[in-house]
This record gives sequence, C-alpha cells and structure tokens, in this order.
Amino acid sequence: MSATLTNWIGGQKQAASAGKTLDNICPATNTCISTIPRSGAVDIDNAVAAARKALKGPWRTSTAAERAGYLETIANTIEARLEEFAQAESRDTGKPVALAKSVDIPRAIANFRFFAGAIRHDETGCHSMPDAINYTVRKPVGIVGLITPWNLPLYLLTWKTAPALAMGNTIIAKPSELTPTTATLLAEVIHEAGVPAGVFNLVHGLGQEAGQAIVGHPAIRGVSFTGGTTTGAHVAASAAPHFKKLSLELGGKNATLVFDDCDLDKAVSGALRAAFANQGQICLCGSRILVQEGIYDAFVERFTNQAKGLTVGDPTAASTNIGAVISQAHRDKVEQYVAVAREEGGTVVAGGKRPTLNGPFADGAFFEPTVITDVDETCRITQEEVFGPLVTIQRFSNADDAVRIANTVRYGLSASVWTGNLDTAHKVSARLDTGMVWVNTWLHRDLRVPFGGVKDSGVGREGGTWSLEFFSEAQNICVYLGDN
Ligand code: TXE
Repeated sequence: MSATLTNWIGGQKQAASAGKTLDNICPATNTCISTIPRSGAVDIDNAVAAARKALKGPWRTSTAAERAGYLETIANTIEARLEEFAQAESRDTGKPVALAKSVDIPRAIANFRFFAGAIRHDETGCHSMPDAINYTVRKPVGIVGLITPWNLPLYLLTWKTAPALAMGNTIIAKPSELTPTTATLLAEVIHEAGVPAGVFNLVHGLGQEAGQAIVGHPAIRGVSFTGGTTTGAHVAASAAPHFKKLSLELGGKNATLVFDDCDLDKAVSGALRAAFANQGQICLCGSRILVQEGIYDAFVERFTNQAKGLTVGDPTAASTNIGAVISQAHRDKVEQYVAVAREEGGTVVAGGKRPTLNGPFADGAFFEPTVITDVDETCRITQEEVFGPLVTIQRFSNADDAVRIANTVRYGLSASVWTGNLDTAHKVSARLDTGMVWVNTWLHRDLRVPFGGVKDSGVGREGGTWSLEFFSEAQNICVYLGDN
C-alpha cells in the first residue's frame, strides 16, 4: 500500500484544498510508492498567509544565534535519520542508495551546518565619511519561494532552505513532483526542531500549477529556482513584473578538457565520474569530453572499457554504480538522443540501449552508460543538454581549439581541465565561459565559493555570502555627524 504525503502549511499537515492527488512513481520499479497533494493557487495563498503571520511572530525578533541553533538541530536530526532519508531519496529518484548515503544526505546535513556557522560569523559593512557614518544592515527579503528539481532533491532544497532560514525569511518550498519524500521528511524535522509554525511551508504539486502560483504571487518577494533552462526562462518572465529577487540555477553542457600532458589514469577516472555520477543527472556533469589528439585513442579505449564495466541496476545493491534515471519519459528522451547522435554520424562505442534486468527492476527506467564518438560541435548531441548517462568524446588539437569548442554551447555552468601544466591550467581556465572551473578534479566543493553559471545556465550565484546576500535586503543607514 502506498503512503499518503501531505503539504505542511502553518505547522499543519494538509491535503490539497481541492482534494486532488498525484502518484509518486519509483523509477527503478515503475510502481506507485505514494500519493502527494496536487496543490494549486489556493494552497499557495494559504501558505502565504501562514508565512506572512510567521514573519510577524517571534521569528521576526529571533537572533542569529537562535536561528543557527535551529539549523544545527535540523542537521543533527537528519544525521540521526540518515538511513531513512537515503532510502527515501533512492526510492524517489532511482539513484543508488550508496550514493544517497555518501553524497545527497551528508551534503544536506553539511548545508545546515555550514549556514549555521556562516550566520554566526556574518558581518556587514561600515563606511565612514568625515562628517557621517554609514552602516549597512541586512533584513530578510520576507516570504521566499524555493522551487527545486528531482536530481538532487534534498541536497538542493536544503542548499536554499538553510540560508533562507539563516537570514530570517519565511519559506514556501515546492519540490519536484517527481521527488516529494525527503522534502516532506525535512518539513517534519524542521517542525520538530521547534522552528515556529509558518516559517517553513511545503506545498507539493505540479510546476505549472503550484510552482506557477509561487512565481506569480505578489507577496512572495524572492524566488530561488533550480531546474531546466526552458522552465527558468518562464519563471524569469513571470517573476519580472513583480520585481522579485530571482536566482536561477539552470542547465549545463559542461566540457571536460583533457590535455596530452595530463595524468591519464586520473583523467579517465575523473571524466568517468563527471560523466556518469547520479546517472549523468547533475547540472555539473561533464557530458562533453574534449581530448587532445596525442592521447585521444588511448583515452577513448580506457574510458570506454571503464564505462562498460559500470554496473547498472538494483539501486539498493552496494555494487551498483548506475541506478535508474528519473522516469520512463526521461529514459525515452535519453534513448532518442542516441538515435539523434547516430543520425548525425556518431558512433556508439559503449551502451546506447536499455539493459535487460529481471525481477522488480524489469520495468525500471534504466539506461546503459553510453559513450559516443565521431561527432563535432555542430551536432545536436554535443549542443543540447541530455541530462542522462550519455557522454560524447571529441578530439582537439591545441588549447585554442579546446577553448573554442568548449565555448560553442549556449550553456556556461562549469568545466574541468585535466593537465600537468600549470600554465595551461590557469590560462585555459580563464578563457572558459563558465561560472566554475575545476582543474584536475571535478565537483570538489567548498560551500563558501560562488556557485552558478553564465549564459543560459542561469543568473546569480549561490554559496557562502552569495546565498546570504540573496536571501536578504541590504539597507544602508547614514548618520550625519557634521554639526559637532
Ligand atoms: O525540470 P523543470 P524537468 C534540466 C534537464 C531536464 C530538464 C527538464 O535537462 O531534462 O531540465 O527537467 C518546477 N513555474 N534539469 O522538467 O520542469 C517543477 O515542478 C514554476 C536541469 O524536471 O525545470 C520542479 O519543481 N515552477 C536541472 C522544478 O520547477 C515550475 C535539474 C524543476 O522542473 C514550472 C533538473 C513553472 N511554470 C532538470 N514548471 C539542474 N540545473 O540541475 C516546472 N516547475
């Protein structure tokens, strides 16, 4: 029997006001595991009323230390329930439990701990003049909307929730309708931590309904969105007339640049992780590998062999490297891109098809890790975000060529550069049109650094002081001293 998940509005569990529900499908088994409220504008209105009331209550006068205390309690509780959170994340997404246990849930805990520390040590500016003193105070934005995707559900929701709480906002969160469970557990944990009712409201539902109602609601003064670029454009257009603060973290088609002088073993394993981590469904995934001609053949051979050696299947098995992708529809999309690549002259050197699995996983949304060569930067397969376990490998001749190819796409989120030459590392990194570059590593994160993209990968930065600034309004107060 499947579970019934609820919204959390004003500290209360609630069904959608219209009584409608949506099925939550486990992509690994293609079975319904729960139902969620299919909320609409009325539910968002109710959440706004609760969030507005909470903004006027004790939350308004809470100290930074008190809010940091809440964040730490939340982190500790998630840590104590790590196994339960990881299992839930795996069931909703199809990702290996081991990945959820080692990456998703620990990172969610780290998000709360990090912003607890950040708010404790936060400071604002003071600008003195001969006859006056300016000091800056930060105020909460007010009610903020957090809209998050399905690929890293708790990880990304907490990346927004922790700084929003730290700065004293009240929240209306809408997780992806495909991955509702850990957000619901989080609402429970926040409530149990003693955060006042109405500070964190969770509303489930479809993007075009509940999500759209958040973006278009005039009382919601800021929206932080992570998701697809097309949806991001729609969110930006809807939010603009209300002059909301807006943070958009969107798609990527990130290049992994591998130079002749790299450590080949490390480059192959790094590129493999960048290509296939989380079934290739991370906005930072290195889905375009560019390899210098001197090591091209050796790289392709090693990379392809290792890709073929990855184990696809049962997300609960410790030996599984690749779980299910998010849905049958998404698997179909990935599969269609293989056909596109073939039409464009690409050669599928690994994967390219659904694996044959038995038992409960026979109908799951699995796809083999796929490697495609013989394509160039004019192809759709190297330009469009697939967001699945599919990677292309292209050849380049020199640094100019590599930078040119890397920068051809509409996206500009991240890149990784693999080289033994410090000069190449610095010079190439500086020429890449991306918000982030990793050298001889990938997804090596320090939560203080700016995170975000350029071009169609988004607007704004998250992380450290960037998040604290987004979730606050700076007010300058100038005190005149001149008459004395
Ligand atoms: O994301 P959507 P989808 C990319 C990836 C993927 C594609 C589409 O290429 O294949 O986006 O994925 C909510 N107003 N990424 O369709 O639709 C929605 O309910 C307000 C990259 O799943 O962008 C969900 O909560 N909200 C990405 C959230 O937006 C709306 C991660 C994201 O869903 C809305 C995920 C609307 N009109 C997908 N429509 C990354 N950068 O990591 C939808 N939503």
